[in-house]
Amino acid sequence: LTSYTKATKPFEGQKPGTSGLRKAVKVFETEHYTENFVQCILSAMSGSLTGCSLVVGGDGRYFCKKAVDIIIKMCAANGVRKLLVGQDGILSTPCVSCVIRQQQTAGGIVLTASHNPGGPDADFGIKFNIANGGPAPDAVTNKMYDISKTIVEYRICPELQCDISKIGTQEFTVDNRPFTVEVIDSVGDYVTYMKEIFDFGAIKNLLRGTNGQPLKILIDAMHGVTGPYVRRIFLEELGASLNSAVNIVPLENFGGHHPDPNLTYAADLVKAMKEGDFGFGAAFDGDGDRNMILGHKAFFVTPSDSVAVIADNTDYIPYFKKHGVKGLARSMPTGCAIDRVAEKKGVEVFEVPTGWKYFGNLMDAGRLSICGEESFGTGSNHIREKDGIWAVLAWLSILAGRNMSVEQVLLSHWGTYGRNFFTRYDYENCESAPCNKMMAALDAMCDDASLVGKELSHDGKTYNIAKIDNFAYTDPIDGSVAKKQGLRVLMSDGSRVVFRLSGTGSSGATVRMYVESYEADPSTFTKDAQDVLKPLVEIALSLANLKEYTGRQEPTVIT
Ligand code: VG1
Ligand code: CO
Repeated sequence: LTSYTKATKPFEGQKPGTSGLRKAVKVFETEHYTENFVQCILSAMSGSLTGCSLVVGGDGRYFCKKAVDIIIKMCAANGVRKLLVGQDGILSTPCVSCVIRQQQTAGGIVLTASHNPGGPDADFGIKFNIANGGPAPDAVTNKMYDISKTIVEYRICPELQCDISKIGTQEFTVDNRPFTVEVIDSVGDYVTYMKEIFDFGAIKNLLRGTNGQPLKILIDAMHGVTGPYVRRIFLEELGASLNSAVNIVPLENFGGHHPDPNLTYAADLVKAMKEGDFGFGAAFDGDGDRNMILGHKAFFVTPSDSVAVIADNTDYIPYFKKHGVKGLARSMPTGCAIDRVAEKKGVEVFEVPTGWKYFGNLMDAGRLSICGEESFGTGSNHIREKDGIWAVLAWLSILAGRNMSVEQVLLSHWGTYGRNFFTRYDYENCESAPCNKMMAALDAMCDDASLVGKELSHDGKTYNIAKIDNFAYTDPIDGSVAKKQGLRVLMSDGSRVVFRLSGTGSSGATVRMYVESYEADPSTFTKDAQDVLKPLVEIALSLANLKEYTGRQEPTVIT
């Protein structure tokens, strides 16, 4: 087979966001658009490209198979030696990370727009992960973006036909060089790894009720990529009954829903849990890196609490008994519950910008074991992505080890540490220009000394502004700096409000407002977070003039 150089022209805006390049499918279908971006990924690898191996897979959404085909043809033409491709193009994001690490490839290409809807009229995305298995850091994505602005040609081998529906190895000769595609079982390596990390026997006993009542679980894969993983792990390995898992057939359009595990978009799961038959519920997003944990009657565990609880209960997870817990971390807007666990355990805690790529260096340096984001992301240094299935197995291990319900675990946690009440308001798909103005106005407040010490009151509650800043982060390992990562209004009592613009949308602007307040008084612990935080929410909305700028009276999603 022979490869060719095709002439092309740059497209505007091929700038990877928080987690890869995300656009409407229609945009990726534009002639040369996908090819251009794939070439940018490969060209940005420069020295390590020729002769390398890469992993390719995605969440199975519409356009995944087409993208895999383009990537195979272009990798062959660009001197890649071998591709490991998930069967039918299916690999969850955490599984890609797992395979990159186990097979020691130079990286991987992940095809997903995560929790964004899928289908011909919805979204698609492409993300590059580096050799440690994690999302490419800013230095790499900036290089890709720079290349995209001047690209004039790409290389492709159009005649190469590869069937990715059957597991096995296919050999090709391209430009007189050998090129191999190995189609791999989408779940095998990952399942083996989970069995090393967790005590499956203990979880089995919990589900069976060997030491008491059987635990009935309900897992909602939301027609995303986790379906086959859920089937293999929860139904086959752990022996959960067939009615324990729903929506486990991956669909190209996720059944027409947002595959986003939160109280709004996973409403069916919440409703089923409220009926009270199940003691544990969980949902995942399209690409399997996010998770939502619910207890009996839909008792909601905030992701900020979830990661803190896991960090506090590592004794029940064999992986941590073996490797120890070196440090903890959260993204900046995430609630600070995990900081308290780190303090008690005497380990370091890091606050990084939003996006999993900022955890990788700390893990590689042996300073970080468990971390999370408020956006339903939880994970550890077992791989370099957040991992939904891992989080559920961690929770089940804790329930088994402590012989408690989800709610009891939380109450016990708050009893020890106090409760960090947390909520997030999302205003999705707003007009960009006024939102940018709002952020600029907030940014200007950073320099306004008269705001420091200012009292803000609502409904009998008063807060004092201690500091307003725009979060900047210096990576302690390589010294790289990320600026303007979100406006923080820090109150004198430790309460916080954060404003950010989303970096994962495919059009318009999404404003996120994060509100957090700490309570040590046990009589508050069982209160509704929305009630407790209401005054601070109102103060934050008026400080930012959010309703005026966005034109929205209510958020799209409250978490
Ligand atoms: C969102 C979340 C962020 C997460 C990112 C990717 O980003 O807030 O915490 O890391 O999505 O998650 P943003 O920029 O829209 O706030 V996923 O599941 O899309 O890989
Ligand atoms: Co995701």
